[in-house]
Amino acid sequence: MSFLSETDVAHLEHHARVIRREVITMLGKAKSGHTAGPLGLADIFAAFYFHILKHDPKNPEWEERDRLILSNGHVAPVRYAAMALAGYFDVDELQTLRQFGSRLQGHPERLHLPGVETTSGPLGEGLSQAVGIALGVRMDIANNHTYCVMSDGEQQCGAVWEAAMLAGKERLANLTAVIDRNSIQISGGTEEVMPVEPLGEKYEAFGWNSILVDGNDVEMFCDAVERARMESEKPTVIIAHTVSGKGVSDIEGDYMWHGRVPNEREVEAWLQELGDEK
Ligand SMILES: Cc1ncc(C[n+]2csc(CCOP(=O)(O)OP(=O)(O)O)c2C)c(N)n1
Ligand SMILES: [Mg+2]
Repeated sequence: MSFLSETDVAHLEHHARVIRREVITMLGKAKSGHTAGPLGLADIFAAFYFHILKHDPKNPEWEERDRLILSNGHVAPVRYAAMALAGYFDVDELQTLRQFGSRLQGHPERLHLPGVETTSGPLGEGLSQAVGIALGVRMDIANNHTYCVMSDGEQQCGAVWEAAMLAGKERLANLTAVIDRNSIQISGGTEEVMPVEPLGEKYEAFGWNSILVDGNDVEMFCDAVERARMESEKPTVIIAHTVSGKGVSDIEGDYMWHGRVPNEREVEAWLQELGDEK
């Protein structure tokens, strides 16, 4: 069963393409940053900002809002692009990425940009923050959800598992973690550098419910989130298999693009491949 109509899916796929275009343009202008992760996560961030989140872009501190914690801060451009397109700030500001004095730093700064829930960059911290936030919010607000986006490389950090243990013990059903399972990290494939599998079974052993999805399929992803929200006993982890660099055939699945950005010629070619979507 799907919770989305065909029109909803087309709408989200459109937003994901626009997000990818913005990510490429802003990274090309900044001349530094991370490309593979943000492009792979465009569908998930389109789903969050244009379908899943209970939020108000004009009132980012709205108490009742869902919380979206971004743990793998280096993918910030995809969050910035989704936020700008959703109305948090002017799309033109995206072009200030990584400039001195900009609100859009290479890694997100909570005190600079309203709507960014936490400062992140050092990997492995977001789940602990999300567990604390979900515990706090649960005391005060009903019908509210906390999400934590993490990377697969972060699953190699010990603190992630301390947080997972607490979430399982507290039966934090108002918490859903999403793992960008793109199978790459800075220096190679995750299973070569430090194997993280079997991820689902590990979380289940810590008292979580786990769901495996294609993270580049917005419909499948939104359905998984809906199932996670219906869960009333346990936190849920959605292991979202994505293709790093998705949408740009020359770089898809190539870990070398983890922290490389396109030059002017590549920006032009990549935008052409994505199509002229405004
Ligand atoms: C604690 C910590 N150690 C090292 C780094 C440097 N670092 C930044 S991104 C990254 C790769 C992590 O893998 P993943 O997040 O899966 O990368 P991606 O899939 O986005 O390429 C590393 C080691 C960091 N930011 N924080
Ligand atoms: Mg990764």
